Amino acid sequence: MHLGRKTLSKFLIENISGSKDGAALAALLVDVAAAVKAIAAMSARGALDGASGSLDSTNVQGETQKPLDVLSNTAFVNTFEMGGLVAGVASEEMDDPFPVKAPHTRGPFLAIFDPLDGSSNIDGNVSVGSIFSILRANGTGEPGIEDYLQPGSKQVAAGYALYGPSTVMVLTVGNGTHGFTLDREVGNFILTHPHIQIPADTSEYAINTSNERFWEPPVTRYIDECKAGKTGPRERDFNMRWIASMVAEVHRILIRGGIFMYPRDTKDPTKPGRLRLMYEANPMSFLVEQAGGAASTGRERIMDVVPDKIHQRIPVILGSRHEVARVDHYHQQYDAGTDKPFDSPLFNERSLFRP
Ligand code: AFP
Repeated sequence: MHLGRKTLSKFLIENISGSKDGAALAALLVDVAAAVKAIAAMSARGALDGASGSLDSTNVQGETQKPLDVLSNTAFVNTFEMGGLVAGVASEEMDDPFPVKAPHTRGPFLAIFDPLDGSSNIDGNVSVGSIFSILRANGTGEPGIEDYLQPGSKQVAAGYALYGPSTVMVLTVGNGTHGFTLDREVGNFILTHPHIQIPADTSEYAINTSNERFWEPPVTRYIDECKAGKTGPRERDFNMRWIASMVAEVHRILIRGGIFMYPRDTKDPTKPGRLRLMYEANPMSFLVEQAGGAASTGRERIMDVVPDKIHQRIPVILGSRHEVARVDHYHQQYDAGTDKPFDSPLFNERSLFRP
């Protein structure tokens, strides 16, 4: 029992219910927390309820669906449809957006979400998560596809749930990034990480190095310099992590700093990156920026990108702002033809870039 500790509901009442449509937004985030609690309970059951293994179905991404993918999606869709606070939803697991129709009541928001991120880790019992992004609907009618295609800078709220040793919800409504831990005994999310701040510098990077041969030169240059450690231009050793659950990587970065990279690669030239803009990159970018970090494609701020498709993919470089700035700088030098690949003899001196 956490007597005297602030619950999510109390935090929302104190921090946003007074702003424009703040009361409705607070109520929506309480609904999201309810869906998260249901998913946390299902996730914790693991193989006991057949939530592991794979279904015969694939989603719009062409990915094999896990039972928990579908169950999580249903939990969010039902919560939003009944809550009367959204006009429509879009999900990684659904080809097209789902409008709220009578007899259900439409509300002033749009909810876009990845109901279960990292699901290829479920059978290995590795932490997975849910990611959500909240936009304002355009009017009160049934939303069209164009109503969803807003840049990340238009988000009114964003967050994730991490189903790990503890269940954590991290969210922002534009006044900082704050973390809540689920007290399973009473079913309350308790404010445990107020005003999270990402260290500007880091010596820890996260990238799937099996894609190295597909990377663009500025990414190869940055990672080669990190791997060179004390013997190279960075003059310090770096550590590497790769969990293959974006939610777990971003949570680690929010807590201790780091840089997460899923850059553009040539593995599939039809895809400018693996991660999806609307329900992975944008919400994570909002959270990271509100925590003093940065989030870029390598060439532009992720939250400035105007989407043209719900499921469009985008390169993602986010985390400690000085490292993101360095990677952006290397992209600028490469595009301008002035880059100095790491193996060039010029690199015997200290790196010329200072954030
Ligand atoms: P799944 O949800 O299919 O497991 O994908 C997870 C994810 O979208 C993101 O959470 C990870 O950072 C990334 O993909 C892992 O991609 P790789 O499997 O190529 O490393």
